[in-house]
Amino acid sequence: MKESLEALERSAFSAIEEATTPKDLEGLRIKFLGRQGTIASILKEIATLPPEERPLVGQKANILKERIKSQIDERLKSLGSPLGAKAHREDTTLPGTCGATGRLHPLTQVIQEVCDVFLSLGFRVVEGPEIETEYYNFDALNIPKSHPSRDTFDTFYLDTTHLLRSQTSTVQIRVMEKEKPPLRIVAPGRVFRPDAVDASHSFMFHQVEGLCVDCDVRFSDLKGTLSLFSKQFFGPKTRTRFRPHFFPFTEPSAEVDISCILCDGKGCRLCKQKGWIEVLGAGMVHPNVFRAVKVDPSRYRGFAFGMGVERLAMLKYGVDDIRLFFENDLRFLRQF
Ligand code: 2NL
Repeated sequence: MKESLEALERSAFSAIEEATTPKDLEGLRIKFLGRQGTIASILKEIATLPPEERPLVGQKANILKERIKSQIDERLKSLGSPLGAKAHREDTTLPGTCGATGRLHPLTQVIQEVCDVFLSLGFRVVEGPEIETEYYNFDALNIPKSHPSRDTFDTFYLDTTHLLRSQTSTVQIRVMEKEKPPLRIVAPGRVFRPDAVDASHSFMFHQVEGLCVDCDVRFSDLKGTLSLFSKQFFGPKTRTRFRPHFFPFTEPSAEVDISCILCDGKGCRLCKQKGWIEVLGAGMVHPNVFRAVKVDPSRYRGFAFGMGVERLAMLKYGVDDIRLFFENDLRFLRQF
């Protein structure tokens, strides 16, 4: 009888230890302490023992009953505590598990970096609609219906009056309509051109355009501003050169090259042995553009520029295919 009490004590204690819910413990209370339980049946069996053994066994059974009861109560308390059932098994001094952190898309990062440079020069960031009319995308920018430049800046038409903008100049036109000079603005955003997709072309890409209008703005201001931008964005050794070009909305116009960021102008695979890489278009705002927004071209002058964000990002990070930016492959995106 004494041995069976000891065996009962061991099995009851280990069952209580392993219980993980209050419901488990209630089950054990019924099993060991209930009216039909193990202790109850032991107490009943006492009647079959020789009279001299009865008091001692009875006493031991009652002590065991109390110990099981308090063991169950204690376990119940530890389950209800904030650290819960497994508290005694876990090292709470270990560092917690970190949630995965997100990040900005590389193109968003480049847009912010470009805008930051111009913000530091006193420019303001403006945004506008991607769906536009022919007037804002072409006419106001000195690209009349019959002009061959309509081809260069061709876009997607939604219906006879609406189209997807092919440059963010549309936003700058809208600002000039509403606000009087002086103005210093940059307009980042998505633009669309019906180009066949390959490693360097996409029907949708991003641009940052800039505009500065005041009484005494000169081509030298444009050169200084874009030279400073190139140094800030590509590194302090970067040089710039301005080649004559044609844009319908600026006169004179220029394409802007930077000294090759790989070979510093010596000639390599990236710059195709030229030492220079084209990164921007720019010029002095055409008087017809000012007339369209009712700014007096005899009083005001302005410079404007436009750059492709994907192109800047590809150069800066050595990405060789524009499509990588739009495929949402996390193996690519996690590198930025
Ligand atoms: C390029 C470079 C350019 C502009 C954009 C502009 C905007 C206004 C007035 C005059 Cl509101 N010009 N923007 C100027 C020169 C170049 O973009 O490569 N575009 C295809």
